Amino acid sequence: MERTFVMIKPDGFRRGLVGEILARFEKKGFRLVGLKLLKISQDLAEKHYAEHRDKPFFPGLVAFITSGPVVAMVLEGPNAIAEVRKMMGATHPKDALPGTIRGDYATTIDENVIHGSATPEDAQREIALFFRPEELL
Ligand code: RTP
Ligand code: MG
Repeated sequence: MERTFVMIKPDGFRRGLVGEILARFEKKGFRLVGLKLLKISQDLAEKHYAEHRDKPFFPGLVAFITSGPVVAMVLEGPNAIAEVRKMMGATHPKDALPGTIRGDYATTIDENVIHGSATPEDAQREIALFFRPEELL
């Protein structure tokens, strides 16, 4: 069993895709371990995307991710990290295959609907950033 951190980004929330996306993960068979609606602070955004601090797109990324409510969740299942990334599709929607979340619902890299942890270390770090232990059931 593995846990991963997943976030529906502000564009996904704004466009009313929360139900569609949750349904995909539930139907796949992942267990929902934590779930919350929140508006990300500047500080949390900078911590979450710390690996990209020196990239040219960092200021825009932080501005976007703090621009409106997001839905944060923890999913559990066999190979959850890689499986969720597979269901999300490639980072750039032009490379994301139809049938994936980004392939079906996104057109630009700046607003690509969903985030999922990339590695077990990232998952552990991101889960701890967004959830207190008692919020994981
Ligand atoms: P995420 O962290 O959001 O799940 O996306 P990811 O792992 O697929 O991609 P990552 O390399 O971690 O990039 C994080 C987010 O930054 C934006 N980005 N923009 N303009 C660009 O070249 C560029 N590269 C990345 C994307 O919105 C990406 O989701
Ligand atoms: Mg990433």
